[in-house]
Amino acid sequence: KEVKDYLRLLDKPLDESEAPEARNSALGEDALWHVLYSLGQDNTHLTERKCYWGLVLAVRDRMLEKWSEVQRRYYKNDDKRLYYLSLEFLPGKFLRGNLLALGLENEAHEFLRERGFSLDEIIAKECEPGLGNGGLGRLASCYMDSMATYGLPAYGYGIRYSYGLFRQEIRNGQQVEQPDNWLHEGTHWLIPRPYKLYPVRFYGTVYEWLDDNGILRHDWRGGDLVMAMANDVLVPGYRNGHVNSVRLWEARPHKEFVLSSFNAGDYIGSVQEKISDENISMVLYPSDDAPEGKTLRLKQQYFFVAATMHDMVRRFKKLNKPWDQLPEKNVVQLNETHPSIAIPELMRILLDEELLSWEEAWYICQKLFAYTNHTVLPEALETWTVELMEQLLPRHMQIIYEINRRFLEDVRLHFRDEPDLPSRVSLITAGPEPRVRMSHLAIVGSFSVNGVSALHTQILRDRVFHDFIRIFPDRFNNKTNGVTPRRWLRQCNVPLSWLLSEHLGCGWVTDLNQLEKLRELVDVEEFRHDWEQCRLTNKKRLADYIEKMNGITVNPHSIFDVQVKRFHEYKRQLLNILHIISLYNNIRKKPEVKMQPCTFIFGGKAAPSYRMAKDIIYLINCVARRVNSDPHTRNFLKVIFLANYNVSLAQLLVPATDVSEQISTAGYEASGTGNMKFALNGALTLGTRDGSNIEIAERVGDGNIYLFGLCEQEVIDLRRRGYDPWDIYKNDSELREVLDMINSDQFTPGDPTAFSSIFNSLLSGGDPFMILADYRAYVEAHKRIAHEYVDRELWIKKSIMNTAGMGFFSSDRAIKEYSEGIWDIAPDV
Ligand code: CJB
Repeated sequence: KEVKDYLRLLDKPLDESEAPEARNSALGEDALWHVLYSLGQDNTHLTERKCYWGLVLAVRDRMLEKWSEVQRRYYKNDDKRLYYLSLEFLPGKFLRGNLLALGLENEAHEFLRERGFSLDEIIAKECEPGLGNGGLGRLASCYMDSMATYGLPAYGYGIRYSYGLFRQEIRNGQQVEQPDNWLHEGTHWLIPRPYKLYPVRFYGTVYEWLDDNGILRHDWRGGDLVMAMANDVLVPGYRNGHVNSVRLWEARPHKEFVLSSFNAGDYIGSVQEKISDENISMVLYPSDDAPEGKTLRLKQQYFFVAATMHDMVRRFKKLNKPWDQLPEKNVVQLNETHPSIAIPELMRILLDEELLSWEEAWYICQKLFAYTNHTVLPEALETWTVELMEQLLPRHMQIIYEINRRFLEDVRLHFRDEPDLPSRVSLITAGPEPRVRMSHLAIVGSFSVNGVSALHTQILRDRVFHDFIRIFPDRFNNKTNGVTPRRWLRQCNVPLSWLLSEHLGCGWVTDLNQLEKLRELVDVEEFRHDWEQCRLTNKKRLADYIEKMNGITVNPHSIFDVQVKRFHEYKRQLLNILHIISLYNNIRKKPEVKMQPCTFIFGGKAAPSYRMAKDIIYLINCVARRVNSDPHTRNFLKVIFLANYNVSLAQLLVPATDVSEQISTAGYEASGTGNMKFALNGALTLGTRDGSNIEIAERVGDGNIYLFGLCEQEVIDLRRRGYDPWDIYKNDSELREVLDMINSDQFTPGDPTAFSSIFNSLLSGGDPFMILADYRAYVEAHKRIAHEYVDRELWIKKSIMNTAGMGFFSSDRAIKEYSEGIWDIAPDV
């Protein structure tokens, strides 16, 4: 087939084998009905916007019918339920995914076409909820998709931020943050539940009293109350009639007005209180892999956790079962330590409200909670000062002290000859400003602690939580991350999905291991040709986007080398740009040497307070400006920074990528999930032996991936021996030239110190990320890539082998492992 044939296929639905669920009325009719009766607008004159919201409501109706059936079934079958608590979710745009899941894409398409609109254009304008920072939030959304597709009795819980992650603009090469008012025109994807309203307390005083048995009891009263209001987002399974939901809490004022100040005539003052209460769910913290220790953040955590525990307890109480059945009928997965305050909160409910004994309450907690760790960066391990905790959550602090007292007593008893152990594992640090270690709380209060890749879990065992392994040897386990094939192949790569389904059938969409069958097709020439055409189609689409957004023409036959992810020193975007500068120098010096044209594409946001990350973004943009405008190099080398990287942009980039850059310092990236999305779509990984790269290599085969650089143990050894970047600087003249350019005004004419902080971090600062140590190996790997890319036959085979080997990295597999290995829950479909 020619490219144009695949382009035409883009217009058609892929999987017509499964008809949508029978329903009396057509989707389009329902959409029109909603335009009039729900939106209150004339439905004889349609606009794109009216059609969009009409469709949303019609799709929502269909999901609600299933959702309500499914909820009744959970209740009737007395299912054990999973609560997935996450401060972040990154679902991406909703419409296409929901249509696909319900088998309604065709109908929606027709409805719009008859009225002169296009589904693609409407979706291009759909806004994306950015209720998360990066990998952790996106993982939560992939998992929600897999839970619904597997049919698990599961609920997601989080916060309905009014403002998601900031919108990134690039002005004069620098990141500028703009607020993301994603709810400005409201959204019908959220179902507000104004009657599902729980009070959440902050500050206040703890009172003591004696119950009838003479047991000392506690009562937390006073302080400030904020209301948590539920908003539900529906999550349909793929063509299985199953619909789950994610409940996002929104902060509401406890009272409309504070009566006393209102009476005193202080109208503005009384409204002020309403505003500050609503602030709790106003904005997502824009930090990734590094918490910001601000009071509002702790308030957000407790706010959503308290409302969620309330919801769980309310549902459980309807069953009229004894309390020890709570963990038989429920399990709570904590996504990072952010929701770990749930442990003392449930203790408080059971002790103070339900009047259980400490032993009963603690038994329940330890059987109910499970904790996933997502990072080993020491600065990202959350702690809160005891002082703040005592103020904001005084009862929880008492409970944490008591958990710690009992835990350390046990430790002393069992490890008599290790007098230092208790202080190392204590939930509270020593010193003048004691802090609560949330990870220690999460470990002690859970029955399961898991890492997110084999290497990461090993590092948790060997280093980060080494002491705890001995105390709780059976508690630790690995669950390697996964991504949903619905969004990250079926939805984002229509040409390839067509090709796969033509040859393998449609089963791969819910059973990704079926991609293994591709191995039989690598030697079929026609198949390889079609494969390449699909990739080219995707690359052209990306090239058009780049032209439109950045005004730069890129050659779709050049290597598309992509690094998109949050900006962080450990992810080493710097290593990438250093190599690009050296390529640039080489082309200029030896114009006669023919080079494979390359397009280097970057995208990602820096935390607004992360100076170095922002400097790196600036450097990339300055290098891009210079390189793209140089007539000597511009046929061979382009550098593109795509602003405002988000889920939608990822969906465009992933299927168009030849080389996926996964180059973190070994030992730092817990897993990575971008690496999986790219390889699944046939990109070749250029990566370090870090996170899940190692497992990807095991499955796609060493010959189909470019691994380079120090492994985790070598990083540790080199650090121990003493890493001297100056030594490398002195001995590598090519690299020295690059570094000296950065340390001059080459890329910032008239401003020679613009990047001196970067230069110093690489050399004088001792660079914990060892960028220069891996530089040579990285350059050599790039040379191999450029060489092998030219052999199209070889490259396409490698590309196919990547897709073929990625079945394991489906989030369906991960969720199956969680449900069997941790949650002990089964599908109810
Ligand atoms: N991660 O995105 C975040 N935020 C954090 O605060 C901590 C970790 C990332 O989680 C992903 C999902 O597990 C991992 O793939 C990634 O390596 C990690 O950085």
